[in-house]
Amino acid sequence: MKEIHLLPENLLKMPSVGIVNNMYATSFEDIMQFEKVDVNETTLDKFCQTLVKIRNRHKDIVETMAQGVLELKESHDVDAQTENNIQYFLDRFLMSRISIRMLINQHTLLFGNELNGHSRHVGSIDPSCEIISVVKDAYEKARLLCDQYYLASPELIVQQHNELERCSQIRIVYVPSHLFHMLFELFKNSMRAIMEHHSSNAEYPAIEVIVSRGKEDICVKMSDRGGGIPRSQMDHLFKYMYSTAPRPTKTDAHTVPLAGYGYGLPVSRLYARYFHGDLVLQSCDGYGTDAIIYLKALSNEANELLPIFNKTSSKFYRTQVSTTDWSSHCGGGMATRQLRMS
Ligand code: W6P
Repeated sequence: MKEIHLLPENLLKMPSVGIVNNMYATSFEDIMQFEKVDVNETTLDKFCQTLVKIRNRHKDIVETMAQGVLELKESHDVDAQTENNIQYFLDRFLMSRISIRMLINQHTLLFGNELNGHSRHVGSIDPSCEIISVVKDAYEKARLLCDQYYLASPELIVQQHNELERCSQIRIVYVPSHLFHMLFELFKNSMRAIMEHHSSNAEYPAIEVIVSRGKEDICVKMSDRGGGIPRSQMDHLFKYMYSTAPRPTKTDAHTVPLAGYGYGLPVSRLYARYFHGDLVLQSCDGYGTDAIIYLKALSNEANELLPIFNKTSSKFYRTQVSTTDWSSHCGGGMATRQLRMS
């Protein structure tokens, strides 16, 4: 909430941002009621119920915040400085949300009435998460949407390479729902690119996924031949402000299943980074795109990564973005050096 108040003034004034801020205030009050109560079965029960209430209250807050950003864009000119601040804020805001929801889920699953005794899961954590299963699951779900929209879909080829224990399944301590979220997002992007790029010949090259395990990293590489992305566009894919089109509303969400880049990719990257992994894209324009999800192979290296509010973060909002100290001359004259074939 302190950080919300450092947002550019214009954005703070947007109605949706006000709603978000009020929800946080309400939830903070809800939780503070438990600061000084006796810990007994009744209060623990109430605490669980409060957590569930808070989780529901904040269910659509990403859309509300995105709406706030759209409201700003429609009413003001957004300069590079403001855009940079909003990018920084949303990364931290959404990462904080991922972690709070993880805690709420763990608490309600472990101490609430949602207990599932015979599963190996610890709350939402699977201590022996089979990556290939999640890959196949995410593929099938994305494929349903793709079939619905394009009446066809590319095949999947999955392989794995376990460098340390040849032949054995690659398993990891992880939150399967997080992995699913990332893979589902990547599959949707790849499928759309493939379907659009090969629309005329009705032959669709398969998506290839390789899961590898080394000493330090587990990598999931997804390769599509969907025509690629120009290098100049790559950075934009992770920008919140770049998804210019208004998000589909709930009612028409199912009619545009593979619709444009919303917050899908940046949020997926946050999920990867949350446990000290990463998500990167590499593309060959005209050919196809590789997306790699990096995960820590060792769970002791995969503690959660959290934004903290301190002098550094508040300073960020105040300091100007540095104007570039590199030149690129396009005109004639002595300073012009170009690669030219004549
Ligand atoms: C594309 C664009 C993209 C974004 C993310 C993941 C895969 C792909 N493929 O053509």
